[in-house]
Amino acid sequence: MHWKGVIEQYREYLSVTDKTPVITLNEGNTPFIACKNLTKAINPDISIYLKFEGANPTGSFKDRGMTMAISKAVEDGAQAVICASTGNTSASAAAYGARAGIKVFVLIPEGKIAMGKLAQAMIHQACVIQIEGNFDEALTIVKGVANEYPVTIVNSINPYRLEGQKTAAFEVCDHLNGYPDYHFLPVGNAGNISAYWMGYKEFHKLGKINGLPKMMGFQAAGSAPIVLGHVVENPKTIATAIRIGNPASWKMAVDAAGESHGAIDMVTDEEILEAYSMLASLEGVFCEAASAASIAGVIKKNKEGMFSGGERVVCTLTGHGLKDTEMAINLSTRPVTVKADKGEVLRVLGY
Ligand code: AN7
Repeated sequence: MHWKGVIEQYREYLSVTDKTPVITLNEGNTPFIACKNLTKAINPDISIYLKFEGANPTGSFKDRGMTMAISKAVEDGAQAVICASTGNTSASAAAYGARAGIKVFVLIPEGKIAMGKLAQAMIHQACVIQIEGNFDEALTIVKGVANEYPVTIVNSINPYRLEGQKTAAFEVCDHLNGYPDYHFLPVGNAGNISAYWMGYKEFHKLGKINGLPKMMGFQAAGSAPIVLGHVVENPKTIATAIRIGNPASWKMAVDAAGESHGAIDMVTDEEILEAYSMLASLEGVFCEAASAASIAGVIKKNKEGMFSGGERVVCTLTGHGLKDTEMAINLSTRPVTVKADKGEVLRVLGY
């Protein structure tokens, strides 16, 4: 069967009708990967699975929500959409907006987004405005503009975004033929953890799964407003995707963690980078740094003794490592350069 994207696949669970023009890049149906090596390295008594959302058309989970947000905006007659972004939302909005033939305005924090994401917004010809400020300030401006002018906001405060994103939880249930014991994911603006929880609850209510996972969200330690219980004015982290000090879906994320008997916790930049490198070297999976906060979270909770054995643990990897090649290169051993000579090459190979 040809996969036609999350709206066609999950139409009955979404706010669409026959009149909704479906703007899709056939997002969703992303790899679900069992991790033998990582499990062995962390805790052989549990099972770790990855939901690799970096394999979506624009390289992040945002596409699931964006197909909904853009389709509904077009249905409602919008000529333009706007978002604030740490990079991935703008890349996705730019791509789906291009496909829909509408104008896309994006506000990004200057110098704080990965080059791949900026390249995406630019090549899709979004109008890109860099703010001399952070994501939270950009979002405040975007809300103001969308309130006063005929332009639809496609940040996750647009309810269609989370509706689309909840389809990832449906896919996890299908992959596992059930529900995981724990679901780990990074938390930035806190929309995705809220969306997954919506999705799991919906499948549970329909009797498609007979229990619910504990939702485990991880912020970067320098940008952990939910953990600290207050807004962080100057959020800091190398994981720029989750460099957010005042998450829009704060309350929903707290509810998701609370209702599911999970938690919102934090991991340091060092822990994030360690997990990022481990994934790439042990499993051949290249995600972006922010995504590795989910794995870093598993490592942290394992050290704290949270697992008793036998648990099925799913980690969402929210974005692709190719978004930020500079990060990978800076963390890796530089290639050696030799003359174009077999002997020289053999010397380096150690033969
Ligand atoms: C790779 O693009 O907020 O907690 O503006 O790009 O749902 O916000 C990105 C967020 C995790 C956090 N991982 O998800 C944006 C933006 C990656 C991300 C998150 C983001 P939410």
